[in-house]
Amino acid sequence: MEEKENDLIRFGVSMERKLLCRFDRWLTQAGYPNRSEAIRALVRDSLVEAAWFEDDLEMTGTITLVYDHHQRDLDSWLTQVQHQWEGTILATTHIHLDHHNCLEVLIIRGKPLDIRSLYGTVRGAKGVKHGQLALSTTGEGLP
Ligand code: NI
Repeated sequence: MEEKENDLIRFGVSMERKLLCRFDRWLTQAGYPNRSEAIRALVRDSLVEAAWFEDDLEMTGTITLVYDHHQRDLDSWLTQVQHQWEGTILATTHIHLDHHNCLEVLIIRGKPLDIRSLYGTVRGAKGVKHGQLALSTTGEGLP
């Protein structure tokens, strides 16, 4: 019989009862329909995470920033940075959280090192209260 890359392969996994109970509780809470779906998702997450350490791959992700709207020159500096990184930043969304605080999300695509460098630049700016880099994938090469 011909073997295809997308063939479903069944395999056995041994695990301590206690660990399996915790896993089952977690996957139910997390909304996975069964162990197989949960394990597939965890494996894909791990592969994406590992890919972020391979510098020649192109990755996607988002940078979320919460910053002080009243911080002098920060708004215009952020705009300037976004122009400098126009090849890496695909889109941005800005939300005025309240009188003082703004939230900005940058959707990014590029090499891991460049993305980390961009993140460090904006996260380290004076007036940025919180930052988060969410690492994802272009999906290319991920089964
Ligand atoms: Ni704002």
